[in-house]
Amino acid sequence: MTEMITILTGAGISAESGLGTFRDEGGLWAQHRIEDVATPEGFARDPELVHSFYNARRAQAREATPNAAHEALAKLEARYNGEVLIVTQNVDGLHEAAGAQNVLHMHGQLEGALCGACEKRWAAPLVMHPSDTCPHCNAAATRPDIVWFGEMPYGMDTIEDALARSTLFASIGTSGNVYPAAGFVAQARQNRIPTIELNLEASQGGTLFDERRLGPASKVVPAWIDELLSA
Ligand code: BJW
Repeated sequence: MTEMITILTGAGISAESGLGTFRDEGGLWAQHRIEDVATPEGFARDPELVHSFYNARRAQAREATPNAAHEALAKLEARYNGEVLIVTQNVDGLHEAAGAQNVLHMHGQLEGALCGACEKRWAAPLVMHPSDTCPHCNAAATRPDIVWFGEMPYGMDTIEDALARSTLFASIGTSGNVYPAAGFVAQARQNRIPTIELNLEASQGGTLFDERRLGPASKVVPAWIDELLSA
């Protein structure tokens, strides 16, 4: 059987690239109300506010560069004698910028635009406005291609399948507050595969992991990957 590793990443892996996390002190949710900027209802109420939130994050993400943790994961993907799937909750493109290819953006991407009317997707411009029209159906219903609360994350079938086939599950830089991602460790345990958490601080479901390595992602992730590749 081919070995397979599924790796879940969250905002913590991009923190050292200068992109803010959500729930750490001074994080995005300390500055913005979730209901206003990360729900379909908030977007319906005030699309200008939501676009400006994501326009600012898109501009910031375009300036960011991958750190040693993103680079180590890309190295793992290139050199591991088996399959590696990176399931990221992050909407930045730093895994790809580091060279990773097998990346699933379960919460969408800042670089994507989505038509709320016909559901077609296209590359987002740097700045999006509520009056922008869809290049396919012409409706002025464009939104960032982001999965908000109450919406179904992307790729759930692929993720379930990967968790069923994997021989190792790792979680990096996520607080374990948001489902369904927070439930992957329980699913992995049910499938009886080893689980490891790499994080600055233990996550919500931290006790469910077989192993935990605490520290900044730029340090603990490369060290873990060097071990995996030399095993
Ligand atoms: C470092 C570090 C360093 C810092 N090095 N580490 C009641 C019970 C259970 C579930 C629900 C419920 N009520 C509603 C729900 C469902 C809801 C949910 O989970 N709500 C919870 C708040 C309770 N979920 C949903 O609605 C999801 N959809 C859904 O469930 O659909 C139905 C479904 C049913 C069945 C199966 C499948 C689906 C959609 C969730 C959408 C989340 N969207 C957001 C915003 C959009 C994206 C964006 O704008 O960027 O996604 S919320 C936000 O949280 C963002 C993130 O991807 C997500 C996770 O955050 P993350 O990455 O964990 O960041 P932080 O800040 O929380 O943590 C950072 C971590 O890094 C910390 O641990 C630090 O220690 C660490 N760290 N520096 C290493 N240098």
